[in-house]
Amino acid sequence: MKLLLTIVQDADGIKLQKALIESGFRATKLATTGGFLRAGNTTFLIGVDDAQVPRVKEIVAKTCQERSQMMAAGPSISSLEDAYMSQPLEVTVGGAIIFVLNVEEFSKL
Ligand code: 2BA
Repeated sequence: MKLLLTIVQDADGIKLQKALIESGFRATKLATTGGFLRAGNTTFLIGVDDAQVPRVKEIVAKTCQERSQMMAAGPSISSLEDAYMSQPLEVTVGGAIIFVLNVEEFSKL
């Protein structure tokens, strides 16, 4: 069994949740925050048999889009940096980040 730790943008979360349920997969949805943009994103914990991993990846790929997001410039330490950092940065996010973890044991008690 594998656990797919899947991080997606909030805008794709509901669509992915619906697609997973319709395809018979079980998932837990967590409200999370990206470390870089410090903006909300959505993390799914999806437990599946090894053979189903490609199918889940396919559903995620179909559901989650790549988007550009503007990032507000942060504070800087020099005036040269100030000129550069005062410009908002464009960052490409997603479609999805997936970590595939081995599950040692699954119990439902
Ligand atoms: P964030 O950390 O908020 O990152 C959002 C996007 O900013 C990233 O999109 C990437 O395009 C960019 N980015 C992140 N760190 C960067 C850096 N040090 N320099 C330049 N650009 C940077 P994605 O790669 O699609 O990641 C989307 C979200 O997935 C991330 O949100 C984070 O919550 C998670 N994530 C991505 N890689 C991860 C990792 N190795 N470990 C844990 N979480 C990860």
